[in-house]
This record gives sequence, structure tokens and C-alpha cells, in this order.
Amino acid sequence: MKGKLVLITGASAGIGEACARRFAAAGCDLLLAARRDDRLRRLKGELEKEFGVSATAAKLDVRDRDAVERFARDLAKGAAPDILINNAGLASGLSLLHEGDFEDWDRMIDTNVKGLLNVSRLVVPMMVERNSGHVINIGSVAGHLVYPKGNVYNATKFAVRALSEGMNLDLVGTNIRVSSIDPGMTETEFSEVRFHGDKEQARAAYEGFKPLAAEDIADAVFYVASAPEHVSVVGMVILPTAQRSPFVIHRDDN
Ligand code: NDP
Ligand code: 8X3
Repeated sequence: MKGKLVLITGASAGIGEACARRFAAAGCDLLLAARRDDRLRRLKGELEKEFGVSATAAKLDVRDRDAVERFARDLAKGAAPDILINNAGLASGLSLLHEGDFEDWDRMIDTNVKGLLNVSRLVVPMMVERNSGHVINIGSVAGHLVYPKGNVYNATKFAVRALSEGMNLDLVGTNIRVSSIDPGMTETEFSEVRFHGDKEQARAAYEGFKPLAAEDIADAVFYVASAPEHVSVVGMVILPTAQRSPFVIHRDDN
């Protein structure tokens, strides 16, 4: 893995940030993309100092197709990424479909589905040209089973699963692998974002059981990426032991 170039969207927090640390620890060079570039710059400095790798911090909103095009044009001037981790994503709101908020819906669909498409459409051709690469999409258990009030978030993650499958089929005959890593409840900023900054509601989501940590998912992503080239891990669902489905979670009473 040493010297491989890894592009991570949503690297400023949670799973993306943990992936950045995991891959840097293995000697990979990094392209870190997200909107909060102050955080990315801090992470870049930290990883370069600690692991001696080279990292680039790129302020990027994956929803902005023009910006993604500019980003890809810059990328094309250098080496193409060996690994693309399509991680940027979010849930916004948790409400009955018939009471849903249009802005929340746009935010989720534009980020989780169209953002992933924007980045993939512009980066995967570089891999095709070189006939090597690995796309790792961060889906969710929410892309396998719908839960009450999950509606639009579920739909976006079902879409991610369909897109992973589609990419996999369309890349047959190439050496490019496509994997979907589908976590269950992982303690990151995810719930705070979902509940629009309500820290108390976010905290309650993880109460009474041990959720996954971002590092648990980063370990899985790293395993998938470092499997021998003839081994393609197509999908992986990872849940906390206390969680058996999106709506079956054992919580301690005390
Ligand atoms: P966090 O909120 O901790 O991190 C989300 C990351 O996505 C941030 O770095 C954020 O950066 C980035 N992001 C959001 N919108 C955009 C955008 N428009 N353009 C670029 N980057 C963006 O959540 P997680 O780490 O938990 O989430 C990462 C992925 O994992 C998501 O796809 C999520 O759906 C998925 N997931 C999470 C689970 C969980 O329980 N936590 C379970 C299953 C899947 P910034 O705000 O700086 O742009
Ligand atoms: C995030 C996990 O179960 O909160 O995708 O939807 S869940």
C-alpha cells in the first residue's frame, strides 16, 4: 500500500478522517476533500508530520459539479488516484415522509447520490485509462433495510448500493475493483448533522450500547483496499454487536 495515492471525500470528520489516518499510517499519499478546508489543512499537517506521507487538502463541495470538474482537471495534471473513497455523505432530518423538509431532501440526494456520481464520473476515467484502481463507496445498512422516518436517507443509500453494483458491472474487463462498505451505527458527527446540530438528540442515538467507531470502518476499508489484486470484496455490512438491523438495537436500561 505504501506510496499509493488515495482520494477521500468527506475527509474532514468521522469515517473519512479515520480512513485518512489509517491509510497514512500505511504510507499512502492522500488527497483530502471536503468543504471545511481548515480542518483538512490541520489533518494534512498532522499526517505529513506523523507518517512522512504527502497530503493535499482540497476544499470541495461534491454537490458542485463545476467545482468537481475543476478539481478533476487539476488532478489530471498529476498522478491519478489509485483508490477513491466516496465517503462524503449525510442524513439531514428524521421525519415522516409526508412531513419531510424539501431542503433536507435536496441536501441528502445532492450529496449522497449526485455528489458520488459527480466525483466518480470525473475520477474513474483516469483509472480506466490506466486500467487500475479501486473505488470504495461508503453505503450504509440503511441501503439494505428501510427504517421508520428514514425514507429519503434510505433511498439515497439504496441508490449508492445500486450505483456500486452498476459501476462493478460496467467496469468488467478492467482491473478496477468496486467495493461497497455498509456500516451500521457509527459514532461520528453523523447524528449531530442529522439532528441539525442538536447535540443532546445526537448523544441519545448512541445511548445504552457500544456503537462502532470511525476507526472500525476505516480498518474494514483498509482491509478491502489492501486485498490482493485478484480479490474483489464487493460488499461488506458492518454492525455494532448490539445492533442486528437498523431497528433492532439492544440498549442497556441503566
Ligand atoms: P460525519 O458527519 O462525521 O462526516 C461526514 C463527512 O462528509 C464530513 O467530512 C463532511 O465534511 C463531508 N461532507 C458532507 N457533505 C459534503 C459535501 N457536500 N461535499 C464534501 N464533503 C461533504 O459523518 P460520517 O463520517 O459518519 O459519514 C461518512 C459517510 O458514512 C456518509 O456517507 C454516511 O452516510 C456514511 N454512514 C455513516 C454511518 C454512521 O452511523 N455514522 C453509518 C452508515 C453510513 P464537510 O462538512 O467539511 O464538507
Ligand atoms: C447511518 C446508519 O442506521 O443511522 O447510515 O441509518 S443509520
